[in-house]
Amino acid sequence: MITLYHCISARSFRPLWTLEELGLGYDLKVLPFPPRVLARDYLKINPLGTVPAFFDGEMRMTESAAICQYLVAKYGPTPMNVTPEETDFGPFLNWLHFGEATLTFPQAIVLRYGRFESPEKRLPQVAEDYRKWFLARLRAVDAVVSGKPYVCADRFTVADISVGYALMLGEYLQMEEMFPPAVRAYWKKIKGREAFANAMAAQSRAALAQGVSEVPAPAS
Ligand SMILES: N[C@@H](CCC(=O)N[C@@H](CS)C(=O)NCC(=O)O)C(=O)O
Repeated sequence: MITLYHCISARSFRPLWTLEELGLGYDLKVLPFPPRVLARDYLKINPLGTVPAFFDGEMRMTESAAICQYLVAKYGPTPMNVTPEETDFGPFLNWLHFGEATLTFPQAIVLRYGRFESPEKRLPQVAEDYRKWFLARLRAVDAVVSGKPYVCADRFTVADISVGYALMLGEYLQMEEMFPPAVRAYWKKIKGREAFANAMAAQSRAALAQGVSEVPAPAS
């Protein structure tokens, strides 16, 4: 049995989107954000208080990109995985990690110092510097999607989900207009997937059923 602990539109959206793409059954537990403050019992499940927390039976994981990789490796074969025998195995792993380590990291700083901290602790210059940093990192995405349909392997994979989540967060941070045109078109294409809409609907349904606010409260 798969269980995913999630906050609305947080990084746990990556595994949620992957589960929907794969058509796997799962139990979605939606928490108020930040769980560390608003759902103290969750600290027994993940002492860091961060989402995702993912269980496949007794097996527990807490890194969003790694969970996507686990799902396609364990529940494939699926074209959403790229195997070591394929030419693009290296780029696949690179993009999978790039989405979180290079793209989402500066966005978390923008959110923290631009929105989440109390007004006296906000640092507008830091938020602005990391906003620019994130947009500059999109050059790497632009270089690939200007000439190819997806970031690697010429097909949709979980690497696109990892990068796509950072674009989703960029849209939430009202940066979409500043995405290079090819990146904007790529984001429009991948968010048009049926499984993306299903994941959005699943989080709304679960939040409503579990009495959790649907206000998106992503990264910090
Ligand atoms: N590298 C981890 C980061 C997990 C993370 O920081 N999640 C954020 C939500 S997007 C969180 O739970 N923040 C709440 C907090 O820091 O208390 C991943 O990719 O899953």
